[in-house]
Amino acid sequence: MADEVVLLDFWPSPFGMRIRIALAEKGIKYEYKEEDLRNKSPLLLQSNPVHKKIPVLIHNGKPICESLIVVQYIEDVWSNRNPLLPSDPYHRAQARFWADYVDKKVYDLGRKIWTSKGEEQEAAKKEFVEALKLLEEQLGDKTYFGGDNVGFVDIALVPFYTWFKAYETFGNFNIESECPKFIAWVKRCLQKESVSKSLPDPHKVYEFVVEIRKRIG
Ligand code: GSH
Repeated sequence: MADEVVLLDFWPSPFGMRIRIALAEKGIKYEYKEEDLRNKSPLLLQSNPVHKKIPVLIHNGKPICESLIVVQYIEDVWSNRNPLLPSDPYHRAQARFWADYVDKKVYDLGRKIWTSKGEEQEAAKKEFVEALKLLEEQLGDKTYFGGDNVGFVDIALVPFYTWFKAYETFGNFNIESECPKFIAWVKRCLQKESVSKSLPDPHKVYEFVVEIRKRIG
């Protein structure tokens, strides 16, 4: 029987983008269901009763929540195509560590940049650039964090690029001039169809952020 794969998502979500890239890397066909987060569907509430958040992957009727856990699930189920994690346990642990770092630092600091002002915003920008520089070091001379192919850390991180225009505009800074190596890596990722077709236009994300800023005042 063919797999039934459904993704509950919301287009500007960097967490949802992770799943889109992972499924594209594995060549998995799926049904994309856009959620209205102000009016969540009964399917979302029933599939993620704990957090009530997207993304949720529903595989043959069974829901899996939390984007990094979903990407690992995809890797476990479709293990015979395009590995997303290294086979060596130590290297797998390292990849998970850096993906967790992205969740703890990049997301929170990015959000702080477009939601705060003054000293708080300056501190967030500084810490954000430091986090990207640390990631640049981690990348070293490799093409991708995963080596020659896009892997777990690349998938966890590259979606945030679509929010950079919003960070830069509201934070009044330029990420490429601070972290050119990072942006060169983004550009390499975007050359992959699995990435470029899974990410929205940063201008569209920027307009979306303008709208939420109006709403949150
Ligand atoms: N840690 C979660 C993951 O990695 O999947 C974060 C997911 C998340 O924050 N989703 C947001 C959401 O569904 C959209 S980007 N928000 C709805 C809400 O909080 O009510």
